[in-house]
Amino acid sequence: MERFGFVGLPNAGKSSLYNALAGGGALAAPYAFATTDPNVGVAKVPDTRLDRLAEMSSSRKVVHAAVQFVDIGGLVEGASTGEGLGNRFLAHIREVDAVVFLLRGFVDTDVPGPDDPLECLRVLEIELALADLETLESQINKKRKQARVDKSLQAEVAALDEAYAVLAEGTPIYRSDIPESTREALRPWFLLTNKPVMAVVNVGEDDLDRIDEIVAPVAAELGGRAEVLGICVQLEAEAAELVGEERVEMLEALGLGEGALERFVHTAYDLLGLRTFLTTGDKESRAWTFRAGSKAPQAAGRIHTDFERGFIRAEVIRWDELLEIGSWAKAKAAGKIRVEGKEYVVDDGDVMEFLFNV
Ligand SMILES: Nc1nc2c(ncn2[C@@H]2O[C@H](COP(=O)(O)OP(=O)(O)OP(=O)(O)O)[C@@H](O)[C@H]2O)c(=O)[nH]1
Ligand SMILES: [Mg+2]
Repeated sequence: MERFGFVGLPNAGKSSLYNALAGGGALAAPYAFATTDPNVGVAKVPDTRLDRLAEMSSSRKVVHAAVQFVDIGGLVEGASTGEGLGNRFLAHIREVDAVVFLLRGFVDTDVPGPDDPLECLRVLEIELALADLETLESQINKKRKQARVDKSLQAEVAALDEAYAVLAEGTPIYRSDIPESTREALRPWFLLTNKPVMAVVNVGEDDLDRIDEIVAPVAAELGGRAEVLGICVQLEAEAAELVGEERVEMLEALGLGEGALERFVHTAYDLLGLRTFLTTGDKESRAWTFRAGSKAPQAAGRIHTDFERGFIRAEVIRWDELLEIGSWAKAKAAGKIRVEGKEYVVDDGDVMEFLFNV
């Protein structure tokens, strides 16, 4: 399951975003450091393709893909030297798959703190870069000594030096020109700025018609190095507390479309290069997440390692084609199910069955 860690200044709306996505459960309050212990939650990835396939197959069970959110406490300028909650709690985001910067863009005099998203971004990036520098400083000399004896460590030391130089200039690694291969070599160090970034700009409820305008400077500043999304977190959190029709009505009335979770997950999947394939039957219909570019055996391995090890072939049809025909059996009889081998690159929206032998 993919994990997303929320990072932002106090009162940026991290806990509110958590509530908007996970459907509640976190304390959101207009004072700094309302969150001290992290909130961890899981949300189902909405997927109407899955819902429709499940209906077609009269599946007894429907299993959506899921994502995990970690809402941590607020970060302030000077956190690296112990201000606010300090940066010890950043340990909670060391192991997330992507960092979500929550940048405040709403104006509300009852809620203290800066409301310029670019200023928020600047402070966050400095603190994370400083935390990474600290991590490197404590390790780099030791590694260097080891590398004198063990030459195989030289590449790693070079990667650490490169990261250090960039961070010392105040540039987060994800925004630097450090090549992907070096970033990969740095993975085991769990550096905070070496993770993929998604910036969520929290837009005020009175600015719904200006979302693009408020998000634009952030997108320009990040220049394609991060995914950027504008969300009116407060309204979305309120909508998330409603169920069924009421929720749909509120979202529709506000012109919010399918809601924050749908948009968030869509952007997050883009960021991480994630795709979905589906399985369907009377017992169960299920969505499976895989990395773009995966071949059939790897995709099969998402279900069970035996499926990957003993992979023989896959039977495949696009989800919409299958729906149109009406059932797997009919599709098979009509010769519409493709047979694919080991080299098949799985596509988003493929419905699959695997043949394997172990
Ligand atoms: N007016 C307005 N208020 C908002 C919006 N988003 C969040 N708030 C309010 O701002 C306050 C802070 O929100 P939280 O979600 O608790 O912020 P946080 O980032 O979790 O804060 P800490 O846990 O203290 O770091 C709450 O009172 C929210 O109701 C918004 O879009 N508009
Ligand atoms: Mg909070």
